[in-house]
Amino acid sequence: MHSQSSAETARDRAPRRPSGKNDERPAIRRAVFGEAGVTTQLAMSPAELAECRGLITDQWLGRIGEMYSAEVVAQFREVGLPRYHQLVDRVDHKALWPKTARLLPPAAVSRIRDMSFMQALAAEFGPFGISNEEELHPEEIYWRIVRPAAGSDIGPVHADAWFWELGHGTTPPDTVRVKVWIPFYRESGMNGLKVLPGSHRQHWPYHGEERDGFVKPQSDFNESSVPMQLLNIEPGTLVVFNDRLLHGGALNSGQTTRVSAEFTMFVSRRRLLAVGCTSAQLDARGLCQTGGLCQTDGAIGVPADSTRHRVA
Ligand SMILES: O=C(O)CCC(=O)C(=O)O
Ligand SMILES: [Fe+2]
Repeated sequence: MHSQSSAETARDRAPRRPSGKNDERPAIRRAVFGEAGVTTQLAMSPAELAECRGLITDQWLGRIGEMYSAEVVAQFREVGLPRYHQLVDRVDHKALWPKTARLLPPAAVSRIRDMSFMQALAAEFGPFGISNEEELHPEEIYWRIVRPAAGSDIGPVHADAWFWELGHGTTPPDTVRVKVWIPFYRESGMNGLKVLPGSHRQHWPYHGEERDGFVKPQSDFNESSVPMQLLNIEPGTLVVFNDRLLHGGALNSGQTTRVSAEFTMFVSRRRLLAVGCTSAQLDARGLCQTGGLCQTDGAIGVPADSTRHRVA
């Protein structure tokens, strides 16, 4: 099991040095756009955690109520979200939970937008938008359920950039995408998010294939050969990560249902440049294509003869 700090390199934890524009960047931006590509140093308050859990629980029960009787809803309310899997044979799990049923309603997003952790993100990245690739709500924050031992509840290892490259959603001009993943119910060491620090600076081949009626990315390397690290973080901790970082949900080997939420920030590129990020850091794709910082040869898990994925 890896500790929370394992996602950050020694350099990212190093105290700021007095000289040099880049060295004055605060640690969160430095982690996301620097060597690690991921940080777990922000967390919501206990009150915010409780409120988010309540907002998700309300939507969970409301959705069950759309398909089942009040009696069934009462049974699920009684067991609670972390023990959802114990009653799951009373419902059609797949029919209940398409992504659109897990997008928090605008009123909930607006509550979350007002929370202090959102302000901490804005202090770090500047005022930001939140993506809405489902085009259902102006800003989309959605949650996931991962039941114990349910392989079908987790997707393959990926970088979120692959989804955007395959045409999921539109990124506003002059913005940079940064992802946020937050666990709400999880068991230490048993489930959660796996990441590969530093992978955003390497090239990872993939292709698009149809799954659940959508073209989704699938890696062209063997996942089991990639040393993913399961993040051991408390509920309410934010995982803020680079759009090109390899990550994925871990198979839930615990006793309770894992629940997390996520959203994509659209951050102003101009502002990031103004506060010391370099265009090379913000455009890792350019680095890969020009062979700059991105050392692709011998990247872990990539066959030596693999061809680079071409971005249209
Ligand atoms: O929660 C998961 O299982 C996967 C999360 C993910 O891919 C993301 O947050 O981008
Ligand atoms: Fe992802």
